Amino acid sequence: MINVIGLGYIGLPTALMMASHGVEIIGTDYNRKLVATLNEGKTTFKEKGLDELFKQALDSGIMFSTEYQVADTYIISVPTPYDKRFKTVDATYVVEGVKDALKVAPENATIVVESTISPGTIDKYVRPVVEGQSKKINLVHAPERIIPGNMVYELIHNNRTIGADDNEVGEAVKRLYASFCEGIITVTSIQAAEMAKVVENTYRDINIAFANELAKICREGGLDVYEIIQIANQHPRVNILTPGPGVGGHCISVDPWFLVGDYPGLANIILQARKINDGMPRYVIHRISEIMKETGLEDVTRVGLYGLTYKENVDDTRESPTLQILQRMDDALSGGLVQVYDPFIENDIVPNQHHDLQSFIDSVDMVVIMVGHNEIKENMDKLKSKVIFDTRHICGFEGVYTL
Ligand code: SAJ
Repeated sequence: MINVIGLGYIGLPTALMMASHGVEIIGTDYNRKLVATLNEGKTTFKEKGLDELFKQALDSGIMFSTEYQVADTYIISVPTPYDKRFKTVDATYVVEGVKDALKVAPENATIVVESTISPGTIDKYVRPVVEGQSKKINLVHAPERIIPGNMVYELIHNNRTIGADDNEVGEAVKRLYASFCEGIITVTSIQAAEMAKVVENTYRDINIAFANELAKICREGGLDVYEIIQIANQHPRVNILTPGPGVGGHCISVDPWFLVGDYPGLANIILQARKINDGMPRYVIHRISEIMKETGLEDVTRVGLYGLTYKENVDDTRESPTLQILQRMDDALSGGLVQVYDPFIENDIVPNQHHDLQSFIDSVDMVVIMVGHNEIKENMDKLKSKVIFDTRHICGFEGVYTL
């Protein structure tokens, strides 16, 4: 039996996927409300294909509890909050999860950490806890790789990394993941698995920073960055990502800092990329001011930001560029209060937040497309009479302003 600890964005889909592939699963979370919601047969966040997967898992007998279980294997998928001041990962939840699992784990049980951690975290914080007690416990790091918005598909199709001290233990965990994962599963050391995970996200951050820098260069040079990238990407060995209003989410905007923090003086391009991407919300504010001047718009309360989440078709607002803009906007735009709307965010989390696309559109003269949700792509015609600043390059109208 497998006990999945932490039923959030990663733990829940993983638990459901395993259960629906015939693995006996109990999901544990300390949050009583969350467990109660799952036990009522409802999912706790929006994600493509999750509700269907949930049904299959329920049919296969998955159970949810607030208690840790006696199990052969524990999968720890708890949050690893990020300390903005010191640019370090806070491994407290992982360590606490491991400690609680150890209280009930039988001899020779395996503890798999899926949460993203900075390289060296297991040796520094987790191993001492495991080795400080009498039972023999196997430690494994199997970093998650699924992308919000396409998690269910990617759980099945992505390749995976399993880091273990002992090859046999690694192979056993590989067999467990192979119950649902059709990708290549590489078994390596814990340290290599930790590093590879952070490197993957750092690579993407650097590539996005390059695209963002190109956007500024092309604006200065009077060229269309999207055309340039499209042409360059026709080269068989070039694959530049897309400029955007900033890099949000809990992964790509965070993980590169671990390398900067641990290897100061060596992680130069990584640091520069972080600075470029973190500077994008400020650049968007600058562009909004420019466009307002150019179009003669003076009333900042008639400017609307479309999208609050960190990217399209998810309900996650962590490190979202829109939230960063709203924090900075007060000074930059003379304290004006813009209008905001996101179809995925039902609660009021910012001032002047609308809950209906039409009421939002009616309240503004200028729409800043911050997130390319399907909703706006399908309703683009409704923006026809507005000044449009499209930071995501999803609107094909003439005269649209871009980054
Ligand atoms: N973004 C751009 N331009 C692009 C691509 C993305 O500006 O061309 C922005 C997005 O709008 C968003 C941010 O970057 O604000 C990050 O979004 P994302 O879709 O690139 O990635 P995440 O953070 O949702 O998920 C990433 C994935 N990692 C990689 O692709 C290497 C995912 O596979 C990981 O599982 C996840 O991080 C994680 O949890 O580590």
